[in-house]
Formats: sequence, C-alpha cells, structure tokens
Amino acid sequence: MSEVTSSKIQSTRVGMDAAAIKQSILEHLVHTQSRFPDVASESDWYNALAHAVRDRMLERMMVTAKTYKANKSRTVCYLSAEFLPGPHLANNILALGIWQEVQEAVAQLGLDFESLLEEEVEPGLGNGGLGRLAACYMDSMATLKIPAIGYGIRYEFGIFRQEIEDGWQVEKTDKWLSYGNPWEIPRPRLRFNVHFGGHTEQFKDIDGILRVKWIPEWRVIGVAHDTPVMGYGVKNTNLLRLWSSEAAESFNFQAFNTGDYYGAVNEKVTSENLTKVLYPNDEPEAGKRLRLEQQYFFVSCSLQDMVRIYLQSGDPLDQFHHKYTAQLNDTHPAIAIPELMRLLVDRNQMDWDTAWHVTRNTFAYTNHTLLPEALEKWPLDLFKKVLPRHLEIIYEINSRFLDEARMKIHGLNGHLEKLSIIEEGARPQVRMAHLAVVGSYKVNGVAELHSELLRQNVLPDFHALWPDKITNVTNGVTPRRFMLLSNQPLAHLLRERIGCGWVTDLDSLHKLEALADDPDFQQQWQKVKRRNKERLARHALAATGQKIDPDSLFDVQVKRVHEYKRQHLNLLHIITLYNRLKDNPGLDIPPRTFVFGGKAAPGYFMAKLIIKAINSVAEVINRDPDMDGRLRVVFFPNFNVKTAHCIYPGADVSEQISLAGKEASGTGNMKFALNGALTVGTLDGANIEIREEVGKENFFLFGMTEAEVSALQQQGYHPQDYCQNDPELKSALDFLASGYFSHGDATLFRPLVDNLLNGDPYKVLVDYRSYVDCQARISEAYRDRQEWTRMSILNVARMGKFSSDRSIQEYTNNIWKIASVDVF
Ligand code: GL7
Repeated sequence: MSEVTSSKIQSTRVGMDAAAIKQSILEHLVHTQSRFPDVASESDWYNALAHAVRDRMLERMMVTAKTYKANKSRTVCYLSAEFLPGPHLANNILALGIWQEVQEAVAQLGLDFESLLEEEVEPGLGNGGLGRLAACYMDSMATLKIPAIGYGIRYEFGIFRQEIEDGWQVEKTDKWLSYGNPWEIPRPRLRFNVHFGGHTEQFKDIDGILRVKWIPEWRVIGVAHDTPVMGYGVKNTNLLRLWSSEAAESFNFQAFNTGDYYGAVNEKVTSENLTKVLYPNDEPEAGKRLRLEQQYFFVSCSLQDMVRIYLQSGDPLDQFHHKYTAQLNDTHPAIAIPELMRLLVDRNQMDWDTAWHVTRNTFAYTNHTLLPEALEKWPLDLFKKVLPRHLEIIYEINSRFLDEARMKIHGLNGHLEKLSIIEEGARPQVRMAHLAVVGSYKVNGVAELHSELLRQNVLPDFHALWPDKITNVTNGVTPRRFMLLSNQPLAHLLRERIGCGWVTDLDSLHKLEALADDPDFQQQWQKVKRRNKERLARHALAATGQKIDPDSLFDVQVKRVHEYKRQHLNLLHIITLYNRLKDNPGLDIPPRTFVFGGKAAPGYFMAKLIIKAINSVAEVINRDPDMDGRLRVVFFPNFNVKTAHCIYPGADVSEQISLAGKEASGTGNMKFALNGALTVGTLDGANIEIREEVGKENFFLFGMTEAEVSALQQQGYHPQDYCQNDPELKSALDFLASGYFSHGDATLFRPLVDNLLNGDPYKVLVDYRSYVDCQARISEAYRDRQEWTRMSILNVARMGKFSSDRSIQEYTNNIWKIASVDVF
C-alpha cells in the first residue's frame, strides 16, 4: 500500500480528539458490534470503546515493530507461565494520553465512563505476585523503550472467581473470554507444532556424525494471540504473545467413519485441554503432568517463534544470544534450556559446544521463592514419558557440568551430589532450579534478603562455584496503574503541588518531603485519604453487604492466603482486641476496621480454614452491640487487580506480617506504601528495604529477624510455652477453639489451633506479643492525626525506589545489557 493511502487511513481512523474518538466509537458499535445506539447494551458500548482505543494502539504497535526490525534491536523475551495484567481499558487510555478526550466523547454519547470501565472482565492469568510482577515489568519495559516480547499461556480459564458462602471460600470458574476479548489479536497463521512422548533413536547423518532423532507420540499446535502493551508517554508498544493449544487434526475421520463419533473429537478435546486452565496454586507444589506439558508447550512455541523471527535477519544461529536475552520468570519456563539445545543441535545441526555457548548466554533466571515445597522438581519417570529427548539432553548437560565443577572444586565429591541437576533417591527427580542456574548467565533474587538467602541457604554450592552469578534485583510496581490510575484523588493533588514528573520518574516524589509539615497540605492529604476510604467503603458494601465507617482506622491485609503470610496472626490480634473491649467496655481505642482479601489454593485446607475463621470472627464481632462500631471485620471477596484498585488507596495500615525469611519480596507492601498506608511488618522480603527508605520512625516493626527464626529452628520451637506464658494469647486461642465464633462447634477451628500449638513451621505464637504491642503503638499513633499524616506523606515521598522502572533499569544495565530504542 502506498504511503499516501496509509496516512489517509491514519487520519480518519485514529484521530486523538474527542470528536474523532466519538466517531470511532459509533463506527465500532455498528461495524464491529452490529448494534445501533438505541438497543446497545453497556457491554456493546464497552466493546465499541475498547475497539476505538485499540485502533489507536495498533498503529503504534506496527510502527514499533517496524522500527525494531529496521534497527535489528536486541530484544528481551520475558518467559512467564503467568501474566496478570488487570483491566486494560483505563490503563490504555492513560498511556495514550487521551483521558480527557475519551471522557468527553463518552459524555457526548450520553454514557457513564465509570460504568463502561466496570464492564471489563480482567484476564486473571496468574495467581498473585509473580504474575502481577510480570505485568508491571511489561509496562516498564515499554515505558523505558526496551524492545520486549512477553511470552506466556492463553489460559481459557484463569484464576477462579472466589465467592464466600457461609464463610467458606467457594471456587467458581473464571470465564473471562465469554464475551470476547477486544484487546487481543488472534494470529491463526502463527502456529507451531509441539511434540510430546515417544522415544528417541540414534542415526548417522550424511557426514557420518552421530545424531539423535525424536520420534514423538503425539503433537498439538500452538496458536499465537497478541496483546499490545503500550509504554506511558512514548510510542513504544511491545507485545504480549500468549499461546493457546489446538488439535493437530480437529476431526479424526477414520474414527468417525467407523461410527465412533466421540472418538473422532477426542483428540481435539485432549489437545485443547492443555491450555484450558491455570493451576491455582500460589507457590505451587510440583508433580502434575499436565503442568509440565503446559510449561513445555508455551516454551517450545516461544522459542520456535524467536528462531523464526531471528532467521528473517539472515544472521547465523550461533549469534542468537546477541539478538535475544530470555528471562525465565521462575523455573516454570526452565525447560527452555534443553529445548533451545534441541532446536540448535537436533534441528539445526549445530555442534554441542557452540549450542551450549549460545544457550548459556541467552537465558537469565529469576528465583521467586524460598519455600522448599515450591522449588520445582519433576520425577524422572514422568519427565521421560512426556519429554524423552529433553531428559537425554539434561543428562548430557548435567554430566558436562559436573565435570566442569569437579575440576573447579577439586576432589570435593560430596558437593557434586548437591550440585547435580538430578536428585537421586527412591524416586529420582529433575531439579528445575539447578537446571535454571546451570543454563543461565545470571540468576537473581527479588529482594536483598532473598538474594542473600539464595546465596547462603538455597544455592550455596553454586554460589561457591560461581561467586558472581547470583545477584539481586529488588521488585518494583508500576506507578501508572497503582497510583495514577487507581488513586486519582492523590494524582490530582500531586499534580497541583509537585507536577507530573513522578509518573515516569518516581524518585521525584521526594519533592513531597518539603510539604510533610505543611498544615494546609496535610489537610488536603487527609481529604484524599478520606475520599479513598469512602470509595473502599462503597465497594465493600456492594461486595459484602457490610457497612464500614471511613472514620475508623482501615487496617488491611490483602494477598494470597497462606500460613507463611500469617493472616491468623492478624486474627489473633483482632480476637485480643475483642476480648479487651468485652472485659473493659470503657477502653478507649480508636475505632478500627479490619479488611481482609485473598484467595486460598482450592486444595489447601488450612488456608481455607483461615478464611472461614476470619468470616466467623467477623460475624460475631460485627453483630455484637458491645462493639458499637469500635471494631469491625470484613472479608472482601475475590481479590484481584480490579478490586485492588480501590483497596490499596483506602488503607491506613498495611499488614506485611510474614515470618522473616519466607516472603521472597512482596509487592503489595509497595503498593500500600505508595498510596500512603503505614506498614506494620516484619523484617522480611522487601519490607526491609521499604523501612530503610521511608525511615524506621515511619514504619511499625515487630517480630523476629530471619537469624532469630533460624536460631529458634535449630534450638527447637515449643509453641505451648508461649501460650502458657501469655494469658491474652491463651485466651485468644481458647476462644477460637471453644466454639464461641462457630455457633458452639468446638471442633471447627480445632485443626487451626492445634496446628499453632504443635510445631507450626510459621511460628505465629512467637511473634504474637511483639505484634500485639506494636498494634497498640499504631492505635496511639493514629490518635495524633497530624503526626500520622506527616508519616503518611513521608512514606509516599520516599517510595521512589520501588517503581518497576527502577527494577527494569537494573535488569537492563546489569543483566540484559540492552539499549532503549526510540520509536517516532
Ligand atoms: C512470589 C513471592 O512469594 C513474592 O514474595 C514475590 O513478591 C513475587 C514476585 O517476585 O513472587 N513467588 C511466587 O511463587 N509467588 C509470588 O508471589 C506466587
């Protein structure tokens, strides 16, 4: 098409003024939705608006692709089994810089902008922090003009929708695709074969070189679906490319002809099952065959795609690692290492040493967990059934690696066992973390403490072998979504007082320090918080039917429900306050509302019991007239990115109370503090760095250090001692066990209490006293509203470090060595 024609298309379809946008919406209503305005539903209008916005993004996406291609830009491939982008519409409108114009266009059409935004069903393609981090990093890479492709899985069903019935979590399927997805562009012609099972055979090629052929047993096809990811205030628009599985033959005619109708579609059903559903375990326990298949499926499609793009340049494959760096988001995509070896050696006849050089310089690995049960391992027998050729390649990698290690650590044979990618034993296993470390040029943890514990405890032998390999990149979050978009009252105030620079340069929040003592500014700050609390109260009422009072202190814990995160410690404090108020009705404490939110893995009994306990305690406390509004507890159902938008800005206190040494980083802790909540927390994960930044006088610290936790573990933990020596703790536990909160049923919460009293690995009872006393300091501090507000302002002012832009800048400089590319 000539340049003239294409620029004509641009000017008529993608104007940025209100009139052009309005016109676009109407055109899409008719030509995409096939509706006329009189009968259009809210959902039709949402789709029309989404398409109007999308048109404007696609333009940029194509210019970006063209620029990157012309420049032969080095590219980051972010390989992640999870991406949790959150609702797209508002974020994209902000990134395009057309917020006012869209509002105007929508108003002219007589529509309500807020309710259109509400129509969007978010893609819940992740479990929690890990998937959300991937989405923040996609945002920052585009904003920092780094060429990047996010590769992942297009799950048909994302994380389940949580409903609460009789206090229990009930899981409902998440049908996010039911009404279509205007943000994705299906690429039905961009498809790759992915093979599974079978066996391998050796043969000699025409040069007499011994090679291996994989004779697989079955295959599926991966089809690409692209979602554009726009940078903020720049033209760069990167790609999120998700793969969905299709059957190789959608209909088996042989079976059909013999009358076996069900057999005829069976293969289609099995193949499509591969990307049907996201495994709903946060910090997962490995061992499920379908999960291994999912991992290999998306990794294989992604690498084949990378090779395809690479070969277009005409460059030889032995330079592949100069064009690409691939970041492994945890071990879920670690199978990429043997897969790239296979593509280079088996498919492209590269010699092993060259292929290994390329592979080892392509991948970098981020570890996200210290929990031993979450470190992925695959039983050898299972692995061999699914990926026989990859197992052979892993054996070869391992044997060469152990030779290298043997020479370096001369004579220390014992260490080799600890280093090996294969764990011997009754049921030998492939250790995916070891594979990831051996096959990568850099490894990083996600907070200072976490990286140090990786070096000292999880991977000490690798650290001894390669002292420069394990590094740290502390996590960050995007200020676009988690301030500008979700906290508009604060964004307006900031714009008036310090301008808008912070949106892409979060350190400039420092300018707020000068205003922290200004009474006038403090008052405006309080007004902002008040508005956000009112909004949270409205949402809580709609979601739970519970009224909460914005005049009370909002104390919030939202995150996955897991014993290590210790929601039950929070609950013991609530019961303690309740007991105090019952025993001493005149007690003067500032009224508090405790807000909880978070999903439990469907198979995690204790986590689900904790949810039930929270709701049961809430039920009793909320209807006890003696509490008289001084204590309220609500469980906000279905915590996700959308609900997070209204929860973080409405919090006064942020609960970050994991057992020290268990939370790799946390990112919710950052979102709260960025929105002016004060943290009550342990010295765990990124809490430590947040405290360093905001100042220890502006952070409520309690609990054991990681060193103390380890020492106690060595020495032997006797929870009952803590209970016996602390009457308030004993009483809180007795109450929970007694049936007081469970309509007299003294068995319901017994497992929870028994667990706390008998060898609880998360040592809740040790930190109880220090937590409860710390909470008393919080209550006292909250009485002095001026001082509280000052602390809140200082928290925001000093959170610049925790922008995902800073994290991506560090990846870029220290790991990826990649340059930004301007797109005009
Ligand atoms: C996690 C960690 O638990 C969390 O602390 C960290 O912030 C996040 C992102 O790095 O990764 N690891 C993990 O498996 N999940 C996480 O959220 C699910």
